[in-house]
Amino acid sequence: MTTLRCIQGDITKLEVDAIVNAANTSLLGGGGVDGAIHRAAGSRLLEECRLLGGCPTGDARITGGYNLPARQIIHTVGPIWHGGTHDEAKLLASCYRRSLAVAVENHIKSIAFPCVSTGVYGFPHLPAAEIAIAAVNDFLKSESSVEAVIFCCFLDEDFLIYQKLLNQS
Ligand code: AR6
Repeated sequence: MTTLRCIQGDITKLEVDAIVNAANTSLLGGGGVDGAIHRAAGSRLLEECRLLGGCPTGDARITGGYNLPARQIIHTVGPIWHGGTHDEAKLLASCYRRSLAVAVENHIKSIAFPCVSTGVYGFPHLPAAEIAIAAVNDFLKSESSVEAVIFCCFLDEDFLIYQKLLNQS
């Protein structure tokens, strides 16, 4: 059985096998959680990211965690919100699914996600959380090697939403 839970805090501080980064298609850093992860991991992360040649929206790539307590970083690229008519929901679900698939390939047992796409990319918070939880639950129906999935919420609003949704399921 995989444990799904939410916490409130800074994802760069978590001692898990992998944290997920809400990156952009260049994988070369940015603001928000991406900026925080690059600052905390150190410049060797950017060197490794340069070798990856980017990542399409909805997909995921893995690197080392360098100076982070987390051993590895899974970089996923969320969709930019354009009103909901540009496959945003499908692409966001794909971020969670592909991140977990990459985690399984790399024998990762504990993984923490930020609220992908809900910052700079503007995805509305409640549907984003519903999609995230549904995608993770769906993935875990056929895969039991991951032991813990943590939704790491930075904002009060997201923490309240995840608490409510996870208590319901
Ligand atoms: N720990 C956990 N969550 C955090 C942290 C942190 N240290 N800092 C911010 N968040 P965003 P996006 C939350 O904007 O919407 C970047 O420039 C934040 O409150 O980081 O997917 C990339 O390079 C929000 O809930 O990512 C891309 O260009 C969540 O992380 C673009 O932003 C995601 O917000 C991606 O936009």
